[in-house]
Amino acid sequence: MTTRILILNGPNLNLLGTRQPEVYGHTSLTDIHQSCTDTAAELGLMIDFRQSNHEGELVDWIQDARHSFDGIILNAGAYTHTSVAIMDAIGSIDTPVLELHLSNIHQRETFRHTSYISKVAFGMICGLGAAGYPLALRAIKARLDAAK
Ligand code: CA2
Repeated sequence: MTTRILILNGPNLNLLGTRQPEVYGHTSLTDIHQSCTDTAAELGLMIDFRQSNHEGELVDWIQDARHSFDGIILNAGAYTHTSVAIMDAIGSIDTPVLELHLSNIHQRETFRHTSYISKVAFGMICGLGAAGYPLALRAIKARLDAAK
């Protein structure tokens, strides 16, 4: 059966490529979606790529994913540093979650050094910009293949 990966993007990531290119680069979220589609085709993965500015919607999507997806790649945006609700949602499902960030959160403001997602994710990629997304697909595929 085809491996199914849910790629979730949190608040303000819809603005990528329009502001703060020195931090987040020039690539738009649409461009990133396309690169994930290309990599998924190469790897034989099915992906669903989503973005929400709403914490509860992200929680709903994570809960629902337990029956429909084999793995989740999550860039929770600023909720990374605040959301016990998203951490608990990930903790409530068996589906493995890979945390992803464009920027190196550990080189930035102190409040970004804490991640609630890291407490429940199996791994984390950060600081590689848009290139982190296709790498995350390769990493989660390797993790799921190893568990088969
Ligand atoms: O580096 C990342 O991927 C982040 O998850 C991005 C979040 C930030 O709060 C995290 O600490 C690290 C912010 C995404 C906002 O993206 C924007 C893009 C363009 C203009 C404004 C915001």
